[in-house]
Amino acid sequence: MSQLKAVLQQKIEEQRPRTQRLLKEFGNVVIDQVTIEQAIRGARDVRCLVTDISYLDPFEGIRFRGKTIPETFEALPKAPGGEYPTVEAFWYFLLTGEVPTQEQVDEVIAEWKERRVVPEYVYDVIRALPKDTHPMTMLSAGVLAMQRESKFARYYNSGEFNKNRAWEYMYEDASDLVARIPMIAAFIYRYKFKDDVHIPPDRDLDMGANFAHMMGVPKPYDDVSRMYFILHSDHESGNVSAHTGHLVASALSDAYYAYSAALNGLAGPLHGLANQEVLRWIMEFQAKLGEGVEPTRENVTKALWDTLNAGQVIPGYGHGVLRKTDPRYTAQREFCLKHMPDDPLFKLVSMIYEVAPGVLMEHGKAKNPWPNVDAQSGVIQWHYGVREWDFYTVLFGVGRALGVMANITWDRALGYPIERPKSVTTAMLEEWAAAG
Ligand code: NMX
Ligand code: MLT
Repeated sequence: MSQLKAVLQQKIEEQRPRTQRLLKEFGNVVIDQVTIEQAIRGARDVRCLVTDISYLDPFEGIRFRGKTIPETFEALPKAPGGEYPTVEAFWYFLLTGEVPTQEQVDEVIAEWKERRVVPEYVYDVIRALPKDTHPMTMLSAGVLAMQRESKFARYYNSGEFNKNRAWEYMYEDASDLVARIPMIAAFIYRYKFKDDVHIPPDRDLDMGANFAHMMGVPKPYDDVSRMYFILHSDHESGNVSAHTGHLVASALSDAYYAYSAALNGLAGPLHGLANQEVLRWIMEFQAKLGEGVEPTRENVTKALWDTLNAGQVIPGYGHGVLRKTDPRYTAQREFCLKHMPDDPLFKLVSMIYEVAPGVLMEHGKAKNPWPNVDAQSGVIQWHYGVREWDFYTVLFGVGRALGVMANITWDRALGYPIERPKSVTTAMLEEWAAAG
């Protein structure tokens, strides 16, 4: 058994009695109440999901396993010559809550090289789609096609399914999926945008560096990839992709079914697709300005108002939980300030950051006028030559796999049941409203 799996098993054994005790002794303790508004408006803020992988504070932002983003970057072992931790180190940390040693990280890096082989039929499925199919459809279809490989599904069908051991098979699928998804993503990129000419993987490289290599983008894109995948990995459990993954897996669907579904939610413009929408908005704005006209606070302000007056949202701004600038935005901004301070697109994004919160406050609708992760992420890709912005949500999807896979492994470990909230009718709400 790998060190990672052994430590995970130990953590699971420690955690199970805590969950059991809460259920047995404190199951009736009330932790929230639900208003009519919450029932109608997307269950916002209703506390009804449990995860220890990450927690989102509205003002502080995300903590992975109790650590803020800077603390996470600081604590985990880095790739040789890199500024950021390896994705493999982060995976160990997300799953177990422990900072791994270099030796433990090296074991995961070696293991992923064995796990990462994608069956050829998965690529055939993607190739069978028309080439102008959206890359997110390709990614979701590729992940779904791979369901045939599920060890969890095979275990379920073996006739020996045991709820207590189910996590082990989910862990196997989860580990295979996180190792393979960057391969599928790089394939989609090169299939769609680089004439179907591919670069074979390099056995000397960790996941982030190998992804950069297979994309065909030179350094520091290896570090950019590590940073991206870590930043996009998890955002507690209520966001659309994580929640979808959890919901689908709660039916004992395997990791491939669950993550394909999660990706379909991530592909929505109010969720992960917002990163491509930010680039589209900027390009449309520049095209409207016309050649040679410089962006200014005035013309950016006007363009933001034009968007709002047309009844559209400003992509990359606002959030369902956050009430301040997303620290994932700040982390990427710090990268830009260090590595590409003079990039014209970065300067424009910075100007939007100066102007948009004021415009949104004056507009008076958005509860959070501050930027989220998506407002900043496309600029870095653009700078390093990945300019096909309909690919950007695929990058989000590679990162989000880490969080969703860690969560559904733990879901099975803790024996969480099928998710089934209760719905009510409008007449019932009216009755309760009349009764006060
Ligand atoms: N631009 C314009 N209007 C906005 C924005 C925005 N960026 N954000 C919220 N609003 C509006 C929202 O549409 C709603 O209007 P209405 O009452 O007419 O339905 C009103 O403000 C109240 O919405 P909130 O309660 O502030 O936001 P909610 O929790 O419903 O939605 C988002 C959160 C993230 C979906 C929303 O802020 C949004 O649409 N932002 C733009 C898209 C985006 O950046 N999404 C990415 C989120 C991060 N991610 O990667 O998933
Ligand atoms: C995410 O990373 O999932 C987004 O910020 C959306 C959310 O948390 O609701």
